[in-house]
Amino acid sequence: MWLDTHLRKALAEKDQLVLHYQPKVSLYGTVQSVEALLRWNSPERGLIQPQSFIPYAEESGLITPIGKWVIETATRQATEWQKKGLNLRVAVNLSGRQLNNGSFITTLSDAMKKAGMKGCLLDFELTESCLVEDEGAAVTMINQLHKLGAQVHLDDFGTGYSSLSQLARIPLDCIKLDQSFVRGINDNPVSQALVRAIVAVAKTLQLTVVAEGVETAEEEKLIDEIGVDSKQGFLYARPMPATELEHWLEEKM
Ligand code: G
Ligand code: G
Ligand code: MN
Ligand code: NA
Repeated sequence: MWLDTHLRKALAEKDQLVLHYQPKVSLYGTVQSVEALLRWNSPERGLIQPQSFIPYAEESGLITPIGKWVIETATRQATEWQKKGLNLRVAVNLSGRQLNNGSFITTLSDAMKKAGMKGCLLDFELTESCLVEDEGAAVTMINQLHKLGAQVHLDDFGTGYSSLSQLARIPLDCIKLDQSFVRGINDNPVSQALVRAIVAVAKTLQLTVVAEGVETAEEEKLIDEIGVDSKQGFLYARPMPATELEHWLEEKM
């Protein structure tokens, strides 16, 4: 199978996998955090998006070494940025399979030691399905991440099966409102009402809220008025390589 053979090769060669970074922009226009998004630069097939290989990586177990590579790379990058005086946290996406793997916390703390990172500069984005599968295991993992200094964000919120009551039981730091709420929100009273309700619940639970997929100034205006803490989307920047992000930040600041 092409994918299996070549994905293993990509991992072994280390130069085919790359992380791109997409900024999260606060209400005040500052950037304190970026999301790391994996890309595969295949010599045969060009730039491959994660939807085309992450599902297979999960199925085959390759997500464990790939996830390790992502954590090590993001840790090195965040440490390098800190040395340059850039105060950026890096959010890494996790799939359920990684969360249930006992070696995950060791991988993170080893990567931190190796990079010389003291307080953790990484945060983690989990999907609702991670929490539904085994809530108890997720809570244990979240507590361990907090001890290391990492925050935990609930990704694509509102698309999965988790409930609002679960938000009260699970010690999350942030919810990321799925793009589907933001898309066309100006003309959609139902989306507006849902976002207002979710933001109200989040505030009560002391969770911060990130709106994903902000593409237009009108969406931004309404989202700001509702009161989310930060925004991410093509209106600000697409995911980009580390050096490009540095230039983007220089121009912006
Ligand atoms: O990069 P893009 O915007 O196309 O991301 C698509 C999906 O791939 C997102 O749902 C994202 O969570 C997932 N993804 C991106 N990078 C990683 C990664 O490093 N690990 C895991 N598990 N998922 C990732
Ligand atoms: O599921 P997750 O949120 O981790 O994945 C983020 C995905 O959303 C990435 O594939 C990223 O490229 C994409 N993305 C980020 N901002 C926007 C946006 O404004 N519009 C659209 N359509 N996609 C976006
Ligand atoms: Mn994400
Ligand atoms: Na998302």
